[in-house]
Amino acid sequence: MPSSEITPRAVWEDRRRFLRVAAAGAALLAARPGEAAVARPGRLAPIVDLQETSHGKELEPTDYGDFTSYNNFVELGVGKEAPARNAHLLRTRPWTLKAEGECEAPGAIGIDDLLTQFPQEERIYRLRCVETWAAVVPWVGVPLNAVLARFKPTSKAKFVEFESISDPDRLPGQRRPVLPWPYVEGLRIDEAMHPLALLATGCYGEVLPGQNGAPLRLVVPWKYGFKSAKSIVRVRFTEQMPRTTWALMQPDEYGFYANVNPQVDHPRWSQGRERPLGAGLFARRRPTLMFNGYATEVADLYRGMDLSRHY
Ligand SMILES: Nc1nc2c(c(=O)[nH]1)N[C@H]1C(S)=C(S)[C@@H](COP(=O)(O)O)O[C@H]1N2
Ligand SMILES: [Mo]
Repeated sequence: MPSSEITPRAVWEDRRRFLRVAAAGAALLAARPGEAAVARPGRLAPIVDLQETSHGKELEPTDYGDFTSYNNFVELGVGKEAPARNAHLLRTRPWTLKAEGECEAPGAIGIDDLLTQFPQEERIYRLRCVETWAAVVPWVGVPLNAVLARFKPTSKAKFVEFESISDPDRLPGQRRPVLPWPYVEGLRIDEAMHPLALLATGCYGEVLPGQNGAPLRLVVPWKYGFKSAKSIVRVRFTEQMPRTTWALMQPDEYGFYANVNPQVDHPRWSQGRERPLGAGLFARRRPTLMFNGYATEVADLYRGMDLSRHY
């Protein structure tokens, strides 16, 4: 069959999308309602019935191969290549998200119930790592605020803690005290309720690869990557600021807020520039944007705060 007959018209009409598809070397799939706008890599299960949104449509997504082969997920091993190599060890079913602490409706929800109860959306967001590499990712996920609201946080819930998987029998990184396990991250409740915060269930129109935090991870696009806890099993509403993994390990290097901020350097390097993931180690760096480019949306959350002190 000639490709002109099997290729949907929209592909030919949208040159930019066509180029993106061609560049990715992926199957020529165009977005129809209920499908991803970005070509699926065809590696993992597709997410059907997802709601396309216009969020981040102007951004050029990072190559899927780069995003899934250069990771930080210490439970799956130390080093950027280890997580992809060990991802098969991560069991994503059965999977339950538990909620506890300062909330009226604590409990648990199975991943498949969560996926049917909350519509999944596609939103293209930037991801900026504290090590200064940056990616643009077509995430699929559910708004974090909708999921948290289900557990009815009380007025005492000033913070939310996110706990990642504990499975030392299977996960090589958890057999050694590289970090104090489990991995814990946290947000102030108003940050967690911000409409940009996403509980990601997939990327590039397919379920999340293990190395990127399957089956459920946080995405907080205005903060450094370490705030986006992977493979989350528990949320806990607290009155006190959570003691988060990296802030415990190296308090002078990693703060609780971890907002992307070109003016506040990491003690060992500048945060003023970033390297696009996949562009090569010697590629020209580009300026880092305040709040990773989301200042218009989130700056109000920090009004009156000294961001060099609350880093
Ligand atoms: N559970 C857990 N979550 C984690 C990490 C980790 O080691 N364990 N690494 C963090 C860091 S430092 C970064 S930069 C991002 C990387 O996400 P990515 O591999 O999908 O790009 O995941 C974050 N979430
Ligand atoms: Mo990171």
